[in-house]
Amino acid sequence: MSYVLGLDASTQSFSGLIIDLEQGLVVAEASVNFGDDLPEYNAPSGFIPHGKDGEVQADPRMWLDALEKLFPALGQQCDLARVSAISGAGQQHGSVYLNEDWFRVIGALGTGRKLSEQLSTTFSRATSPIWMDGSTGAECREISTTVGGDHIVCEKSGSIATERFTGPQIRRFCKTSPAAYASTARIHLVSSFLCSVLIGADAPVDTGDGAGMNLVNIGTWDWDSDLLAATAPELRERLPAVKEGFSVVGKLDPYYIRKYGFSAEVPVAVFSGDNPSSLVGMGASRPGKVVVSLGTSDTFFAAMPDVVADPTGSGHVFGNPMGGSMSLQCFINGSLAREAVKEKFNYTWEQFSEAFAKTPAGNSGHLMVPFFRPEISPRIDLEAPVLDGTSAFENWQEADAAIRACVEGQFLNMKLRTHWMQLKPEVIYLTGGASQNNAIAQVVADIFQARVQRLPTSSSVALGAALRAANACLGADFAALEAVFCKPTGDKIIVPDPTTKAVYAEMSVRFERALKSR
Ligand code: XUL
Repeated sequence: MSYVLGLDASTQSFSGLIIDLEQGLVVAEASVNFGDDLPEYNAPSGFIPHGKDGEVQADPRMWLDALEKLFPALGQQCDLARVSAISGAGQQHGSVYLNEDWFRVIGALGTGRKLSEQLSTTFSRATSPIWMDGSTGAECREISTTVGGDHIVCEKSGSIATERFTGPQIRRFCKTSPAAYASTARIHLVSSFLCSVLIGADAPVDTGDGAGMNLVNIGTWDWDSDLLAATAPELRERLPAVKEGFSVVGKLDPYYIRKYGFSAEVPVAVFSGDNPSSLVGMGASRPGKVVVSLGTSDTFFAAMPDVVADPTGSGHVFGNPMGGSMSLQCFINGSLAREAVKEKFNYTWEQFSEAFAKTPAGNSGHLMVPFFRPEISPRIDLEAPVLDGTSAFENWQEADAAIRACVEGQFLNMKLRTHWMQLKPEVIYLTGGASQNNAIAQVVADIFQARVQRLPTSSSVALGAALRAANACLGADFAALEAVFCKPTGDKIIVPDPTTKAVYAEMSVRFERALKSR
């Protein structure tokens, strides 16, 4: 019984990883891709395409169906009866709206029908806004004005009122669909919704994911009455409790025991957001390490000894699941931007990587502001990248240069936007799908002039969930867990080339100029 399961409900897929505590090994790893494996939801990238007015939403039943495909896939690789603790994490900020029926149905799951069918009557809103949603500009301004200005919202919640955050999303729902808001009895984050579904009871949110709502006070780590009042009427009673990231919140529901062969009485630790969970999975939950995660969103984050706020308002402070806080900067133009350039030239990922060997650092002066959709770091409403270079490059006729320019632009921008954290990393811990790509890792090392290290797994979100579960539910020593599971592999260390320092310093200046010209 020494297996621990960590789950990761991210934007484009639902993944799981099982570790064996005695052997110090990952014994199973599986992933269900929403676009490929659940095409009936018509969400090729995990959300409903072509939302209007900046809306980006997903059907929460898709996450449930993915969970039910994930367990058998994991069960093919190891005996699920040996799992003795579970936790998970979800894409941050997304919210699920449930009616009064929720409380009854969640406590009475039967194995006759799948989860998405049993819960179908419990949604007071059919679709969930997710973190890519930028439709709430007006609501952010209203909340800010009511509370007394951006600086007060930031001081209280760790972020200024932010479009994708749950509070502004709730306000918009309440304004546009007042009857549906009135019939909403519970609002969950993606993480707390899925945790509830696993324990068969209404679960709390943790301080890591909870801080991404503009509703939790980062001084008290509980709901802030001013923020609640500025957001929507009678909101407190619609929200679950807030708990620290190392809390045990229930036991696995008998549904999973009967249907998938888990054992009885398996404890479940509170779920967190994907980035806070990744902080843990990278062995970076104590101050001193900087993590860059390359996923649908690219993120840059670190555990913080002191809480420093971002003066430009686009950075965030969240709870650190292991205690204290973390800072985070999120870039919406992450893997979807890299994919867009790759698709433009019909390249394979192999050709994409080869493009870096064919072009020099600095790209012979070709520069791209690689925003294919409005960016949040910095906030700018571009719908297409800005290109600066030869006319062939500017007309998208130079495939290899365009690929390097996209990636260089992403990390020049990342370095510029994260100065506020006052961190000068000597080592960057790289994770997420694209992190195993050596060409991309070299660009990160050169632009930050820092060593880049990677773990054997790129699934640091699920690993972080498993480590939290082992610590919270089984009392496993956290430092010992980190020493075994968060050890960077030697062959995955990338060293910066010092000759590129001046090249990128000059390019940063040009990047800011190109950005300001818009
Ligand atoms: C963080 C953010 C994204 C999501 C999806 O603030 O919005 O990183 O967590 O990964």
